[in-house]
Amino acid sequence: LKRVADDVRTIPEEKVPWFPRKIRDLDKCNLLITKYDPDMDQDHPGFSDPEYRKRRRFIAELAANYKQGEPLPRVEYTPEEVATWREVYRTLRTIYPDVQTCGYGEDSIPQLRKVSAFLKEKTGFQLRPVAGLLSARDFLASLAFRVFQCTQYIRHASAPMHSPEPDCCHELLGHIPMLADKEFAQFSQEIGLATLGASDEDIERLSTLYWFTVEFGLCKQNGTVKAYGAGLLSSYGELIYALSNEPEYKPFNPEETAIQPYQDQTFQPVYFVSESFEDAKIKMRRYSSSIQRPFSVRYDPFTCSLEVLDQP
Ligand code: HBI
Ligand code: FE
Repeated sequence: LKRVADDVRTIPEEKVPWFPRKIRDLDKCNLLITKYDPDMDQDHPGFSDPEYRKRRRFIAELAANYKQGEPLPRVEYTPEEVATWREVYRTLRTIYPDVQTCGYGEDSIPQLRKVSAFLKEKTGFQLRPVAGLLSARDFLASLAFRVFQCTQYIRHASAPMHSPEPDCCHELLGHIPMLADKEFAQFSQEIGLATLGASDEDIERLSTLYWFTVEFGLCKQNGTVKAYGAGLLSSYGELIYALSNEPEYKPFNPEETAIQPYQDQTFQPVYFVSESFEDAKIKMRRYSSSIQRPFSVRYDPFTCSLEVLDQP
């Protein structure tokens, strides 16, 4: 089921995987990975809750029908869903009370439409709704257009402190505050641009880098190690663990980090620490430019499309 870019003609015998050229093409970046969803994963906290699964199908439908440029769908959350949000929000606030809150409150789950408008003003990032975990290729390609594919459902009420898949608590409390930062937004877009038309092996390495930076990254600030990864900022347990002396720390070095096996079901045994966020950005950029592609890409923010040049 591989899509091939028939219009990259540079080297005829070389097959480049399909990639989006304009923001509208993101409607085709919708390959879902279902292994951790409540219909497939027997260990999912909502697996034996038919009501929850029905609710998830309803919200998944909104994402499936969404077309780029339309207003983001609004979800009327139930009191039970809001109670889950409140619990997660309050617990996380106890460990980082002064973090940028993006206008959130504990009494309602923020609507994506409003959050997307907020982000757009801050860094030019916007959201589009997604039904669950996406393939790494499709997920990362969206970042090239400053689009973050954002889940709109909430985790099961029985497990407010853990979700096997991304949910709106993870996105809103973990990713959005980071995407509202200019440096971080640019870092994210650059990872996205590096993945366009890349080989499966390069996608794997870039996903691993995304994992150890955007999701679980640590970085020094005035000599102290701080967390900036969304997976940490949205997990009370793992944030405390990551900043304790239990896990191993290694210096962030893309060549090494890109091949470190990672854990998506338990806490990470190892984290990568950057000297500064600027340093992570420079190293990442150097790494990305070392990836061989028979063409190069430039993002044009005026047309929200890519210029593809026939030379590397
Ligand atoms: N899909 N919806 C969604 N959200 C993510 O955070 C996400 C994803 N797919 C892949 C992914 N993250 C990463 O783990 C990397 O593989 C890119
Ligand atoms: Fe995430």
